Amino acid sequence: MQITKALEAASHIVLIAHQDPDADSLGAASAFYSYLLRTQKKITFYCVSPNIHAHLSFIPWMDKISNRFPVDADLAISFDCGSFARLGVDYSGPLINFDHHTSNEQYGTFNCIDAEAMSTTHVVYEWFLSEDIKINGKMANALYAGLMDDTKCFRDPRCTMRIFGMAHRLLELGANHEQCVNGLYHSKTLASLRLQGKMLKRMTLVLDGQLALFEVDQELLGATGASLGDCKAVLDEAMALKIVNTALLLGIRKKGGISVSLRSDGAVNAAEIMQRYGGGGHRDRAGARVSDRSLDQIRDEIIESIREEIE
Ligand SMILES: [Mn+2]
Repeated sequence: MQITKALEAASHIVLIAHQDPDADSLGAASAFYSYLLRTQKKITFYCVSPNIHAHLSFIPWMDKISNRFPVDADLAISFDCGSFARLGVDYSGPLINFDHHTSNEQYGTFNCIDAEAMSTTHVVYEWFLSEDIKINGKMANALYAGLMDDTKCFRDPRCTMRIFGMAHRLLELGANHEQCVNGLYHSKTLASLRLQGKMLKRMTLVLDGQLALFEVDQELLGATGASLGDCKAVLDEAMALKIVNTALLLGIRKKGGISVSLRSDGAVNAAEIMQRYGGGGHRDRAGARVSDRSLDQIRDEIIESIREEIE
C-alpha cells in the first residue's frame, strides 16, 4: 500500500539494476518498466555498468538502459541489490528496495524483501499479484528470465510446486521458454569456455575434496580474452562433483583487490561468510570484494571458516 502511494506521488521514477547485472535484476526492473509505462510518469532504466552482456538483450527494454542517473528523479526502485553499494549511485531520495538476498541491508524507505523467494522477479511477481496488476507477455518474459537464471534453469533443489506454478502461469501469460534458455544457456562465448577449461585444469580440491578452489589472475584472463565475470560459471561445474559441497573462487581484479565468490550446497552459510568481508548474498551463493588482505590471507581464512563449519 505504501509502495503504491509512493509510486502515485512520484513524477520521475528511476528503476535500478545492480552493477554487473544478471537476468534477475534486469528482468525485475524490466517488468516494472512495462508496468510503469501504463502511468503518465517519466521513467529511467538505470544501471551503472556500461557494458551489459549481449546475451541478455532478449530481456525487454534493454535498449532503454542508461548509465546516467537523472538529477530530477523523485523516486528510485532497486531490484536485486542486497547492499546500497550495489546500486552504484549515491542517491538519497525516497527508495523502494525489491530483493530476495538474506543479507539485504534494508536500506530502502520501503523494503519489499522476501529471503525465501527464489528470485527478485519472484518478489515482484507476488507484488503484482497482490496489487492486482495485469501481467502482459513482455512482463511475463522478463519475470520468467529472472526466475530461470536464479534457479539455475529450475535445477535448484528448493524449486517447489509454488515455483513451478509461477513458471506455469508466466508461460500462460506469454513468457518464451525457448528464448530464455537460448539467451541464458546457449550463448557462451568461446573465450569463457576456454577460460573454464583452463580453470578446471588448475582447480584444487581441499578439505578432503569437499571444497573446490579456483584462483584466477589477470594473466589467465588476458590469455583467454575472458573477464572475471565469466569465471563464476565454473563454480557450478565444480559443485556438480559428488564429493564437492563448497566452491570458492578468488580472482585478482584489474584495478586491485580480490573478487571472492563462494558456493555451497548447504554445508556452510555462504552469505554469512561473505558478510565478514563486507559482501553478501544467499546461503548457497555469495560474494565480496576484498582490498585489505592478500590472496593468501583470504584463501587461508575462508578455508579455515569452512573447515570449522563442516567438521
Ligand atoms: Mn537474484
